[in-house]
Amino acid sequence: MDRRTFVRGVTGGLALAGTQLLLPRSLWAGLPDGTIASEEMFALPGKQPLIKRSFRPPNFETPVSQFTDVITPNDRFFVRWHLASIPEIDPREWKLGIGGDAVTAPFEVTLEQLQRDFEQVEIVAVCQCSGNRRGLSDPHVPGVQWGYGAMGNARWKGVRLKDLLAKAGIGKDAVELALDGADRGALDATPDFIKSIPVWKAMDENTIVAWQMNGEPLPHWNGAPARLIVPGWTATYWTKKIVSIRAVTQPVASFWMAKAYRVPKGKFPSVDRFTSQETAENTPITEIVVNSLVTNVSEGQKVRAGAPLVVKGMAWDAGYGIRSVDVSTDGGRSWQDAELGADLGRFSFRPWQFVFKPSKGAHTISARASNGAGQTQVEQLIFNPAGYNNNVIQRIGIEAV
Ligand SMILES: Nc1nc2c(c(=O)[nH]1)N[C@H]1C(S)=C(S)[C@@H](COP(=O)(O)O)O[C@H]1N2
Ligand SMILES: [Mo]
Repeated sequence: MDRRTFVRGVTGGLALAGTQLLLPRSLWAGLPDGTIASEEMFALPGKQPLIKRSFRPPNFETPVSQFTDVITPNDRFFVRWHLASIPEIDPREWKLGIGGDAVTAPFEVTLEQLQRDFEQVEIVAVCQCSGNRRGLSDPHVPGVQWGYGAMGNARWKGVRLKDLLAKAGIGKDAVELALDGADRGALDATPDFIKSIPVWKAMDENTIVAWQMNGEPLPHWNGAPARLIVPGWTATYWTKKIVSIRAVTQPVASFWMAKAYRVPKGKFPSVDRFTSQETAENTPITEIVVNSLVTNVSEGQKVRAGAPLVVKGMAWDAGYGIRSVDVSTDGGRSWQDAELGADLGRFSFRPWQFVFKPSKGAHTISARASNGAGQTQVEQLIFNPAGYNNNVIQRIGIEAV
């Protein structure tokens, strides 16, 4: 478990040490809303135990130690919902509406028609929450206090969105695609989760309406019967239980577009822009930043001095392709190339490993991924008020004995 690393990061701004986790819960009472006091494991129906961040709406992350395979199994895949009312949809009843004021021939499609009447395509792609690692932000920022596991990598199968839009007769005046799922706010006044993507991203051949995940129907928690897959972009656009896609001639002004999921302009090295939603100050988050995770070594771990230690992990980015992963065992003074593993496509996790023989004593392990766009992970957090795009190089202290 990476609990100690995580807690250290989370509480950095509060000057608490990891061991104080064991203090009674009441001592945490004064912490800001959403700050985690523990890492409770809980198994949702159909899922393995995951780290619980909240119940209602359900927010659960995958423990780092479980990213052993390049594909994240469905029952270990993280779960993130904004709204508390999440209907179980009978796949025979489900319909997806394709419409909006920028199409000439709106239509509805059933699951059977989606599977039968359109070309089926597959893509391996990382689904990562914009706020993955938010809990490590120092200073603290509000929101779900994710550690490292608000992400997963799966093989998605479905239909290209552009094929659906072609059938609906999308016009030249379309600016965005408005996306809506079947979930709703319950008693609270949380606005409906309406998102949008620019037309050019919707027409990208990699953007699909997926009805299969790793060879199986999507789990309820991950969006059954179908969800949008927007490879390279953070998961906020990957609408689950999708029921409506509308090509519109005006930018979508929903709460979740206008107020949330925005980053200050110019702070992150994104190439993809979402110009119809930009303001003078900020822009919607778009691409996943280049990143890596050490999956088999955790803070405070004791290893055998002089014996080969295989450090393993994953690297990923927005689809430019992982070019290299460098590993340091001396706190970032020197770096060496890790060996890259199987390539399942440019939107997938790329496994890597690095073998070294630790001498007796303390070592600090770091990994640093670089991609085909010349981007690399950062040493210092690029602070932003919502805690997005955290790709700070990890520092994991181990001891060889
Ligand atoms: N309908 C619907 N789709 C949604 C969301 C949501 O709240 N409702 N959350 C989005 C966000 S912010 C994330 S991170 C991903 C999480 O996908 P997962 O639960 O399959 O891991 O779903 C996205 N799609
Ligand atoms: Mo998210």
